[in-house]
Amino acid sequence: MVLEKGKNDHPTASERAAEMKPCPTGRGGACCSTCALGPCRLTGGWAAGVCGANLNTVAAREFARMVAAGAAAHSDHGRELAVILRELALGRAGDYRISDVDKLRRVAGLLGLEADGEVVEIALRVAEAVLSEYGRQEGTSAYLRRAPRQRRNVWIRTGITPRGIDREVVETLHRTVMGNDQHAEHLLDQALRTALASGWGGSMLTTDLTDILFGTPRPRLTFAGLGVLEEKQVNILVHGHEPLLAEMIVAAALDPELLSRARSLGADGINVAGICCTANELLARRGIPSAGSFPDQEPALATGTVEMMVVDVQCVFQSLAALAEKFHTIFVTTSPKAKIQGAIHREFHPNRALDLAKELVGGACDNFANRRDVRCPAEKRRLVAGYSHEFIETQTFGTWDMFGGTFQASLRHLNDSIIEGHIVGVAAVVGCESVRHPRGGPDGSVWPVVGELIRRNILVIVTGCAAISCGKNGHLDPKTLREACPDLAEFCAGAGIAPVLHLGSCVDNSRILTLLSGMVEAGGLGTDISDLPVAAACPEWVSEKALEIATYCAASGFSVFCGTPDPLAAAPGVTGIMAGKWPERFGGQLVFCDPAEIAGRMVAVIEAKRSSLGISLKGKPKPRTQESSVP
Ligand code: NFS
Repeated sequence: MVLEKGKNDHPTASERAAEMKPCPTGRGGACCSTCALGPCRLTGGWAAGVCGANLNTVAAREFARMVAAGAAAHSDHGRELAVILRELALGRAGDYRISDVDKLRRVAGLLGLEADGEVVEIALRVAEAVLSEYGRQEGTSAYLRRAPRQRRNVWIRTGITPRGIDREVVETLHRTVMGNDQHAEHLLDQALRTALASGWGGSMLTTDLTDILFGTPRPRLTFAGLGVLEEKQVNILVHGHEPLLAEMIVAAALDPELLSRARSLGADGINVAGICCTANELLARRGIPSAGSFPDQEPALATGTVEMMVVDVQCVFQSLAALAEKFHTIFVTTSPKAKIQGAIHREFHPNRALDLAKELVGGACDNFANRRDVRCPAEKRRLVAGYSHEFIETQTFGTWDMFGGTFQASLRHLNDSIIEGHIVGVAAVVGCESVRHPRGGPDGSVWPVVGELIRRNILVIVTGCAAISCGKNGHLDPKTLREACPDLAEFCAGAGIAPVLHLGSCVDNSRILTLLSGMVEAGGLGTDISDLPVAAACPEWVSEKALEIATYCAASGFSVFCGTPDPLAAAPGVTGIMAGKWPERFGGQLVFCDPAEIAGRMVAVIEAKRSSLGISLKGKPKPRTQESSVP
């Protein structure tokens, strides 16, 4: 295993985590560092800090800040795409093009804009409307209209309807300064509102703008695992989240001049692979292989096969700079928002992105001859990735829809499959892979949840590093899935989908919200997202972004189970609100628990929802699959 190579001379995060124990006070939410009276540690009999803030306030305040940071990260990513779309419309975005004009028109309509006319004019209208969404001071975030009416009424009734994205993030920071909002439930309400501004705003817009610029994903067969790094090719790893430059690097790697340069230097070709969510973006749209998820970023470099690692924003270890130096890897930062000491910084500008990409690919080719100490890993697995909510809505289950072929009709068939019990429910397994959990596969915390759910005929959606975790361990391979859940796999094959759907990156969790709204609209399963037999999990959360996702899922009406650690463990008053009051007010809850409990708790929620809908399967014979029901 290549990871072992990190021992002694090149320690990896897994090894550092084993050595460095987390601070027990901060880990459970009992440390307050918002002012210079502290940091106050509310342990050992201390029930409040120097200012009098109690444990519930301290923990809720810190949680709200983490949600705001996650919302800011996901939403600021979308802002960059809106800027590129605007620059493109004004003829200042170099080689960027609009790939999905139909989607551009649909998004214009969803934003309440004129959807006819010249493409560049629509693009300009959309870009400017999106940018103004960020700064909206009053009123309601425009994309909330995509949620079912009853859900929007819940948000109005409970006072958590978000305004502009930036406004909610700023207000959360304001409320959480020392001596301001000091009421745990009130703080949590603002966390929910901020998360909604991202889920139904910043993240959803990010997904849509990325589809407009680079294409709406369709399923494709590709590979994941460190074994996608090629021994005889120039390897370029793209890492981070924003696919803007990575897309250009993929284009540059096909440039005939650069290919012949690579060959003249002894390589067989140029291989681009990804890490983290930049990988998911390229995997879903281009079939570019993924070398791995968050914990794989260092082991990938430690193979000695990476000529260049190009990073943009988020989830990038600072340790990569030092690790790259120990090999021949050129480590390049590219975002004006993220420099890393020790990296070469080559800043991205939209109007000369392809030039920069070619320069970087050329540099990687030149570096091929400098390889030393190569240990090429063998592990790579086949996977199908790249489901979009549009694909699920319009392409799947359509085999039954002989006459309509309409949007609602397709999802109505998904609903009917659930009502009849062919599919017991829908589950989302999302978020990170953590080096503090056992690594990957059946020993990690992701696959045991996914595997148990599909075994119980629950259709599973995966995104982010959880999706890569499944992919690199072979759990998105159609053959493996057929063995893991023969009944569900057989049924899904008839419907044209896999039993585990790779739905994209973490911003693409917004596709789950769109899909669930479509299911409500299609009818038969209640009138709100909270009526659907649906649950979510984030077994190995690491980033603040994962908490923000979990929070907007709960606010959207479904239960989310996060694995360890529990960032609120020291404040049972706060966890009590999330698990006790939130279900009454919002229909969803947020619970931190042992990953081993997650699948069982999700199944219980889905079964309870089925009972409430009057479609319980308890005591009923197992439904026959679609194929076997044909006489
Ligand atoms: Ni999500 Fe993507 Fe991975 Fe976690 Fe980081 S890459 S945005 S935060 S670690 S899933």
